Amino acid sequence: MEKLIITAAICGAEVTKVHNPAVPYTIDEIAKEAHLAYKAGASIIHLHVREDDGSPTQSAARFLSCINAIKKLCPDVIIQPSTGGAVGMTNEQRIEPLSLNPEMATLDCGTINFGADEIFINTETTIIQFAECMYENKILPEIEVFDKGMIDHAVKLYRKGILKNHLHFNFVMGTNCGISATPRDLLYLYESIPPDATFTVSAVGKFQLAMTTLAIILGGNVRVGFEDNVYLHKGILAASNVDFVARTVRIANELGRSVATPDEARKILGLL
Ligand code: KMH
Ligand code: ZN
Repeated sequence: MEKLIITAAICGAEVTKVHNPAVPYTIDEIAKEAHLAYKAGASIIHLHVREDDGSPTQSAARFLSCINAIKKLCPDVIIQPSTGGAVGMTNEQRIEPLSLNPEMATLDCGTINFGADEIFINTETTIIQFAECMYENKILPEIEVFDKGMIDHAVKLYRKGILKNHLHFNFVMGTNCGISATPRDLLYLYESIPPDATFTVSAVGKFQLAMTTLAIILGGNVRVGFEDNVYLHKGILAASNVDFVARTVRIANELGRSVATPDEARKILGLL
C-alpha cells in the first residue's frame, strides 16, 4: 500500500473557540497549530483563515500572511487553501486564495444543505469556473464530496475535459444532510471513484475515528482536525490538532501503514 497522507484541517470556518478554546484564529495561532500538526505527521494543511476576532475570511492578503507564517516554520508542508470559505460567502470572495498559486486547493463539487436554512451553494457553473481557474494556475484540486452524486459529477467533468489533473477526492462524511458515516457508505464512495484516483476521508464529530481508521485499512488517506471534530474522546476536548494527528499516526503504525512526508505525498498526488 502507498504511504498514508495525513491532512490537518486545523481551523475550519464555522468552528469557534466557544466549541473548543484551542481553535486557532490569529496568524500566530494558525501557524503554531500547522507546525505542530506537521511535526506530528501531517503533510497537508487544509487552510481556512480568520480575522483576529475569529470571523472567517477568504482575503488573499490574510491567506498570504498565514501561508508565509506557516512556511517559515515548516517550509516543505503542502498548503491547501479552502475555496469553500464559509456558508454565505460570494464566489468572488471564495476564489481569492487561488490568486496565490498554492499547490492544491479544495473544489467543492455540489450544493448541499448544512441544516436549518443553511445551504452551501456550488452550482455547476461555479464548479467549472473554480476548476478552470485551478487548472490555469497549476493548482491541484482536492474534490470535496459530501454525497455520492458529487463523485459522479466530478467524473463527468473529467470525461468532458474540464477536470484534467489526477483525481483526488475527499469524502466528507456524517454532515447533517450529506452522506452518513457508516462502513457501508464509505465502501460505496470508495467503489465509486475511478481505479487510479486517490481519496482522503474526513468524517465529522464522533464519526471521525471509525471512518478514518477504515480509510487507513482501505489504502486511503485521512483528514483530521478541528474543522471536523473538536473532541478527542466523548466529552473530552482535544488540546490541539496534534492530538488527532498523533492518534492517526499511532493507528496507522499499528495497521502497518507508514506515514508520508510532504514530498512523498506530492509524488502520490502527482505534484512531483
Ligand atoms: N466551510 C464550508 C462552507 C472547503 O473547505 O472547501 C466549506 C468547506 C469546504 O469547508
Ligand atoms: Zn474546509
